[in-house]
Amino acid sequence: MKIYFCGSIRGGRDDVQLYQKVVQKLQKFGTVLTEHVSSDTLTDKGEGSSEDRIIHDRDLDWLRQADAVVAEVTQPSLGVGYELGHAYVMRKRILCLFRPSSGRKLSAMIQGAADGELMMVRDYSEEHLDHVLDQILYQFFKTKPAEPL
Ligand code: 6K6
Repeated sequence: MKIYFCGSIRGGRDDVQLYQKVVQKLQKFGTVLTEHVSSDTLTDKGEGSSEDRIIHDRDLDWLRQADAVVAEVTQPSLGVGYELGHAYVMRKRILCLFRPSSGRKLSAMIQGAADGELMMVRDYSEEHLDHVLDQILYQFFKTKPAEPL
């Protein structure tokens, strides 16, 4: 199982500790192609724009290869939204994790795309984080979506 994890980079790195937790848990279910997104040495500055095309093309290539996409969407990020749009059109299985306790409201373009089959949005809180994440990920990876008619 190849898993593409999305999390904010230039959108802000406030949740990087959480991304690490999610990625660690995802690694129990398969190979995380984008482990670097959770690295605390990766800041919101970093690589220059001359490398941006390489990053873009490599990430889209990984996205094509992925069996499933998991995104932490609490910190708004253009890049994560872009990746989710592509993943949706590619008909990948998608799980978006959102923390309402942030005081934010998830974009209607993400919340409204959720169909409970290919695209799932799950709210969670930092309270009982380990347990809740385990439950959500287990459900997501151990249940198969219905076959299209
Ligand atoms: C590093 C530091 C600052 O900018 C970078 C660029 N490096 C990236 N390396 C790998 N993936 C990236 C990079 N920048 C964005 N992405 C992809 O977009 C990741 O897969 C993230 O899920 C998403 C983050 O987008 P922004 O808009 O928050 O940067």
